[in-house]
Amino acid sequence: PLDGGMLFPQESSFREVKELNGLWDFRADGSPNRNEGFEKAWYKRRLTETGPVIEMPVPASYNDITQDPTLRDFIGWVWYEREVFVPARWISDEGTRVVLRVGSAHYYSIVWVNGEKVTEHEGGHLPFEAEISSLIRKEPTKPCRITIAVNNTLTLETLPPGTIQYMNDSSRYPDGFFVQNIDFDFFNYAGIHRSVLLYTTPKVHVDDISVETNFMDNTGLVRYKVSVQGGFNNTLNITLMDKDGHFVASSTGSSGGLKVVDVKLWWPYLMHENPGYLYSMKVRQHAHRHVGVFLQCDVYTLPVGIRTINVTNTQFLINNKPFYFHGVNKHEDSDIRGRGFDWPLIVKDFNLMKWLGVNSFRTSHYPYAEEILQMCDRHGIVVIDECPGVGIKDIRSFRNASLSHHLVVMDELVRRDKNHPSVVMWSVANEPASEMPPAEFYFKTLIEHTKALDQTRPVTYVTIAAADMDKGGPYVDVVCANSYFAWYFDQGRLDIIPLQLSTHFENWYRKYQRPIIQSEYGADAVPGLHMDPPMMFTEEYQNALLQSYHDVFDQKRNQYFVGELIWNFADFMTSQGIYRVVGNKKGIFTRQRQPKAAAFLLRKRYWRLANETG
Ligand code: BDP
Repeated sequence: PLDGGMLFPQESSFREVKELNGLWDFRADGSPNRNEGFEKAWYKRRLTETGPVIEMPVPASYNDITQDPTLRDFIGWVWYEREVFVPARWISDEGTRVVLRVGSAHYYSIVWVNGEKVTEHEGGHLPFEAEISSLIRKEPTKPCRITIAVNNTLTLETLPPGTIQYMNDSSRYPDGFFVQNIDFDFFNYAGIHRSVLLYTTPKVHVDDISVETNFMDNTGLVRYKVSVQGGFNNTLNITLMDKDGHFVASSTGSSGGLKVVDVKLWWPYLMHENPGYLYSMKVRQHAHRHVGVFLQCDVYTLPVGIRTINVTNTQFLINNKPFYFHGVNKHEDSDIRGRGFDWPLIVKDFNLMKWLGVNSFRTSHYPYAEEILQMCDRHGIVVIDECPGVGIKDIRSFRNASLSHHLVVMDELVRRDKNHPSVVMWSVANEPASEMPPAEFYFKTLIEHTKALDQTRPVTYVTIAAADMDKGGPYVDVVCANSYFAWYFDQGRLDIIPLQLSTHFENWYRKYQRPIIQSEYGADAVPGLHMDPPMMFTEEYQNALLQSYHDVFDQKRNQYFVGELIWNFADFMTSQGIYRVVGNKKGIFTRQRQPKAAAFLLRKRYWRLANETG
């Protein structure tokens, strides 16, 4: 089990947040063994004293920021540094706890404050933090120097996995020449991808909160658990308020239930006239020195959506009503910033999704920023929350060491996202080599582990295998099947889609009697390329392929078929190769978020589906 909670940093009367976003000093360690930074202990002094630096924005991937191809394709350690003034009152008040938090950095990170190591973390896409209170109190008048070294090297034991291959043929490659091999289809963007923050809590503080919700007739139930760290003798008061701030229910103690009369349920977008309804649960803790003598207070307010998820043999139920996913797969990807967090992009994407009539998306192929999930909670956009288990194709990445890390990543993911009403299912992987014999044990273990962490949500992984080949099939609650008929196979032959797709679905359903989601399908289209009759890579072909898939979906919709997620919402960057013309072009929007013809086709369909299924 993990040490402590990972509540999203929040301001309250007892908590402060200071963002450290902006320009940091930066250097990539290009030394032959990529290790000079450690040998010369760059963290001990200012980065400017150990060599040249450039300015690097945080948050952002560093790859596309400069004109230097070596930095774009760099593999190894890069170093970020910044000095920050910590408010004097944070330092003088011994009752204040100061925490340094990184929203995400890809892939392996080590963090120092004033030359002292405070934490390290493996894995991108998930937050990590360290308490630095005592450290900053050592030199209270000096600015505090934060150094973060980040390494994007992937191995068979990282998630996603990758390998480094040295080219030893000296007649063709210079000394030390290597390439990174990956089995996933997106650029391995790296750097500090989400906000770096300093935040405070009282020493005795609310460390974690978990809620589970249910309802019966008109009465909702919120069961909660709160853990407090840093002291004992505390009183916990829990108050639930409705959207307008009116009192709904209250309780005391570290666990319990709140009854909600005339409950307003959390509903998906387009399924209800008031989607995304959120209560707020205010957790207030008072620590006492002894009875009646007040010592410290903390307040944390958690948005709570009351809803249930259930899966039958043929249906996916939200609040006991059949839910049909009409949505997209996304990436955190855009020009210049790569995978860096960017509010204008996020809000634009939500506006485009609403315009399209999207009610759901999958966080392909890694956990997205928490701010995105919070928006999903508020707007009623349903999320399949996927971990970075993508590209598990090599039989060696099914070994125990890889599995152990995968389990920890699920611990971190569930810990971070467990309270979001928008998250309705966990996906533990995308398109693994699930036909290989070790896949059975691997996915059985991984799925059972995830179910033990969270008993309220179904668990799946996304498969490209056929039903009779897939070893993990017996363990998933919902079959999430990808297919690329008339694209990677039978190229240009749109006429085979009806037969092949129905056979594929029938085989899955016959074997497992589980609801099925088409978790990916699509075709590349270079915007502006036209051809009629349609040919591959034109906007017409993308449209025709989608249309043929839709015809089959409509036949299966009233049986066991519960959703369709297009690949992909927008074009995105990949590594270079003959299959990719400056990235993957299966977007229905360009990378700049302008519509291709398919966006209009899908928009018509999704709004129709919303009326028929909502
Ligand atoms: C699937 C992958 C996805 C790819 C897509 C494609 O899950 O990441 O981008 O195919 O090839 O295999 O476009």
